[in-house]
Amino acid sequence: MTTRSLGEPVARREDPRLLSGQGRYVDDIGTGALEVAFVRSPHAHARIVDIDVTGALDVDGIVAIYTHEDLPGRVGEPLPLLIPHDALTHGRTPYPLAKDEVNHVGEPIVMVVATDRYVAEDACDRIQVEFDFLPPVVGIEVARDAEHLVHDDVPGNVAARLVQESGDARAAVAQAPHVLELDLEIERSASMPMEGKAVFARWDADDTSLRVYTSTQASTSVRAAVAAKLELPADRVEVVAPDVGGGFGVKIVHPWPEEILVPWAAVTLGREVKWTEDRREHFVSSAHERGQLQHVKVGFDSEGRLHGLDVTIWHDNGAYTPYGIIVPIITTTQLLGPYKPGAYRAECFSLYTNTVIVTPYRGAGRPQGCFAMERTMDAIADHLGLDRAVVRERNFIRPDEMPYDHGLVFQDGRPLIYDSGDYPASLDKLKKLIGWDEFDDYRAAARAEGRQVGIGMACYVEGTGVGPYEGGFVKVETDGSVVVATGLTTQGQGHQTAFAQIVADELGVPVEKVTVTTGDTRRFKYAVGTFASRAAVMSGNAVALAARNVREKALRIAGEALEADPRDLEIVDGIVQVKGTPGATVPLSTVAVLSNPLRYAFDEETQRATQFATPGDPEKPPVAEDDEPGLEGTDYYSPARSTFANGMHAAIVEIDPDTAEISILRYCVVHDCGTLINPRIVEGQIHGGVAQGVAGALYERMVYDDAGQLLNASFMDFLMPYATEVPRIEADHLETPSPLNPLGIKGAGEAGVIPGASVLASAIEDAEGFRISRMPISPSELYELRQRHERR
Ligand code: MCN
Repeated sequence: MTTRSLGEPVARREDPRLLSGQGRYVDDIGTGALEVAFVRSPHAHARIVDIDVTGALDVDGIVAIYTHEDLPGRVGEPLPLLIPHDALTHGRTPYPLAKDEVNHVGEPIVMVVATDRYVAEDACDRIQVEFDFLPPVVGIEVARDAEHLVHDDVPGNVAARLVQESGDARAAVAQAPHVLELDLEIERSASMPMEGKAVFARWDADDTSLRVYTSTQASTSVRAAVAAKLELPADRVEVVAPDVGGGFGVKIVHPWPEEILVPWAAVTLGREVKWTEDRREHFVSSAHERGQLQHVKVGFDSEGRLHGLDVTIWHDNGAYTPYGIIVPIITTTQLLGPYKPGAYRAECFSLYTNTVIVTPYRGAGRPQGCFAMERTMDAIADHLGLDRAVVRERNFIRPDEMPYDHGLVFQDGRPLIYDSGDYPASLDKLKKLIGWDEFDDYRAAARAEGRQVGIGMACYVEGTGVGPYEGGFVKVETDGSVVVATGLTTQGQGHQTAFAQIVADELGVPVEKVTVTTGDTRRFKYAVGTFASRAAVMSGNAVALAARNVREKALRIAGEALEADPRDLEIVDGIVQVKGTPGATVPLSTVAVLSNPLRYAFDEETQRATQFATPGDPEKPPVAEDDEPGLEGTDYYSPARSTFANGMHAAIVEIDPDTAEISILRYCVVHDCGTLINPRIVEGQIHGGVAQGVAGALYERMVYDDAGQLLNASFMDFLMPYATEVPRIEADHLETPSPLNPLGIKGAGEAGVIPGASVLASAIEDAEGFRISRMPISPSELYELRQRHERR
């Protein structure tokens, strides 16, 4: 038997290269290309009265300067609205270069192309833009008050009013024995990949073809957008995502203005053109997320069982809605976590503000939903004097109730139905892992030493593996190596390792024999992209199906060669053999040679053995009539609906009684993403996610002033945690395979981040004894809360 690879903690094969600085990112490509810099709006809300570029024209090295007026045809038109929705009654997308008006600081107005970035930046400084100021709308309350409007034609600044409803929640709450109301807030934050966005484009006039390298999470979508905007046949456009230094959601907004403008400039100028985002640009012109005010009204009985949940949410969607209202949709559906809410109603107002656009950031609306639900669970337990774990457990959907239909519509337009999970078993594991039942003793001992400690927990469910499809290509080469391609992109998730494991098992070859390519439209044209923790489910199953086809074909051809029934054959370590008769064998490399009428082999012996005809019958054609040549195959996987992974986190914190400094003593995770392809990768994903969850709880936030200036647009002021701030993470798994896909996989990529703010709020609340309703929280804010609480 070939050693099974699926489920093994195979070391990530991409790491030695990436960790030793051998990665090849967009900025490493196209040295010597013309470079782009943008004049971006310094104001949050203004009309553009005049743009005077004359001062920049005589800067040495300037090649071209473009404003909106210079962009022809579709290039200058507003960017597409990617995910329309009936509730999005007032969707607005930006122009690639602002036309007439700017709606946030950082919005691109002028594009300068020069011999290098320094020259381009110097020229930007000489361009004069005259503005007529408009009142900025900054912050959810200001937008909600609607004294001023972001877009003149959008009443109340309401881009969308979304209602999700199952049963009569208002009546259920009104009739419940107990009712609580909570006002909650999660502040804005953003993903900060190590590599910002970057685009490099090369136009080949002879071949009339365009190649675009971009740091993206969706190369096929960029290809479609570039082809459409530049009015080129898609076949003339290739898009390659080389190594991508992190994405976390921000690189899925396809296309970003720069992804259209840079290729267009390359075609127009007939030169190689490149743009690499700098960190400040990333802060002020990429995308943010989180940012919600929530009002929860919950009705429950004396046992803590939910009767009804009625939630109102005000969501800050920034200045435009290129991504529709996907974040509010996810919040309002996945807020429910592992619980049965009784009746449920969520109403969300997605509000325009004069700030950077809001699009999914790892977790994508779920951290906010989890915050609303988990704060509610703690409040109920507190109100009834019950154990917080007990209240959660009583409201869980039971394993025998799966599949569980919430009676709501999920983000893909299909019913919200959970496929699998054993929440009570997960909770049990978590309680044991952290020592939940023994914590009171620990607290008492700590208190005796003058230490203030608290414990908290939070549970979540994560819709993963969203459709519509993903594909895989698998080929056995004549040297016995296996190449795999899938169209989705990789930003650090370890796909090259995980997909190799899947294919190795399906084909019966050692995992080292398999290499995987992602995100290159030259290798695989049809794909959706890497987001919503979908790659493992979608491409994982697609490459498995493609490999199964190849295996079947290999056994058929080998059956001919060995004069055996394919059903009696197996593949072990890359050798096809008759089960139980190890003497009769043919290597897969030879099968690959046999599969091609033009039989070229790497070694002479194989060449001699295979060049004339099938060994069994010299008269037989080398390829069966209904077979295509080559030991290769492509297949697609399209799910019936999404899989729902789940997890539970618990943390113990210690808080300084004098300074309110918060230390995380323990952080435990129990996670269920179905069949584990690679536990080491999944744990890495959980660690990265927890780091971002802790960041969102204690450190990271976007601080705007009333004028719409981002006050902390640098790593001096935006507190990204170092390894020193991220606790040691103790993780355990539960594997309840999804019945929805052949491999039983559910996604894992966002898991770690979702409950971060909730679990730490729960633990801090437990330590302090007063309610925590707003995250993130700094020591000084906690200190102030303490003072206020003591004064009461
Ligand atoms: N995996 C596994 N077994 C499972 C499920 C997943 O071994 N049952 C592995 C997969 O093979 C893959 C990794 O875990 O190598 C994540 O898989 P999946 O959950 O399918 O998530 P995606 O690959 O679709 O990645 C997207 C997800 C999202 S939405 C964000 S945001 C995010 C994240 O992944 N951005 C990341 N993780 C990131 N990790 C890095 N390093 N950089 C980012 O930008």
